[in-house]
Amino acid sequence: MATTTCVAPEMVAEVRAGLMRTGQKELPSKYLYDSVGSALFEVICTLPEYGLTRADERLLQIYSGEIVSKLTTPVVVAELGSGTGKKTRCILEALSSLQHSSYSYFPIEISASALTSCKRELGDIDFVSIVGLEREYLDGLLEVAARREPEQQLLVLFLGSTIGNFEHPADEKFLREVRNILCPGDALLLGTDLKKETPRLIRAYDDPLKVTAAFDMNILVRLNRELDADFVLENFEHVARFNENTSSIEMHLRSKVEQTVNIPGAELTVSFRAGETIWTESSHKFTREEICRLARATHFELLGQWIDQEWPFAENLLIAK
Ligand code: AVI
Repeated sequence: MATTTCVAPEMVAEVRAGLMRTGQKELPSKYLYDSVGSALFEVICTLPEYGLTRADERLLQIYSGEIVSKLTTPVVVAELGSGTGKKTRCILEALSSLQHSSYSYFPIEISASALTSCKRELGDIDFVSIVGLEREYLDGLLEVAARREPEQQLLVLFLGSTIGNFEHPADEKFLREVRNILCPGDALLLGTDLKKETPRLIRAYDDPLKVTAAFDMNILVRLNRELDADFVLENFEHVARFNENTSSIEMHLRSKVEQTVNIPGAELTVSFRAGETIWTESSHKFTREEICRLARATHFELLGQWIDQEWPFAENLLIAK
């Protein structure tokens, strides 16, 4: 039975706009993350071929003390997308030993269940009081800005290279919006995946176990379920390719045959040529110079950069100018 009655009008509009495009068809990557997609992403993070999450965690395990030593207490923390909480623990524990008095940590998430597991994961850390905000990133950050005390330095965490999933120039626009909510002297800890050899990147986004393929294909399962579409999964395949011009890994779903798909929930019928793709996600790979440029363009100063040698990845400490 169709379950289109409770579908957000925004989803309908975005699916229509993306699949009716005359050139490259696309679907917004945020639709990859329903409960199955989020669970598959957690598995991706553990795959030997996908070193990004382990690099991020390694850096924070080793350098959290050094990173927080560059801040000025009292510090209050906000996190854009709290994830499993494993990485955040290192930063919060380092901050607790630095300031030895109670402070707030505001995880900002659109998923209520992610906030619940974040509170469960991090609830035992000394001095931290967790205030989950079930909001979009910028709305949540505005609320944190309204609640903070003037003498506190706000540390915003944006880890895991999620910034790489924003198309350029949306990445710059987003960081500028974050900056505008902050006060001069506030800090942003930004995780960024770095450029590395193409075959290594391709393996990370097209792993032999096909977990990433399932993660990508799940977006079609979601359209079948939520918009009553009739995508036949066997007629599509996952493709990962590196776009040299944008320095991004792109995930696509390629139609194996010429076909027509009905999406009644979006009042849409879409035709595919054999070999035509739906672009589902981009993951930008940064250079160190580019991060400096990005910081400058968004009115931050790059105060420190820590790089993992095993899987080139950088934690960047940016201070609002
Ligand atoms: C969430 N984000 C940083 C991941 C990435 O690497 O761009 C999403 C992902 N897509 C496929 N694998 C991982």
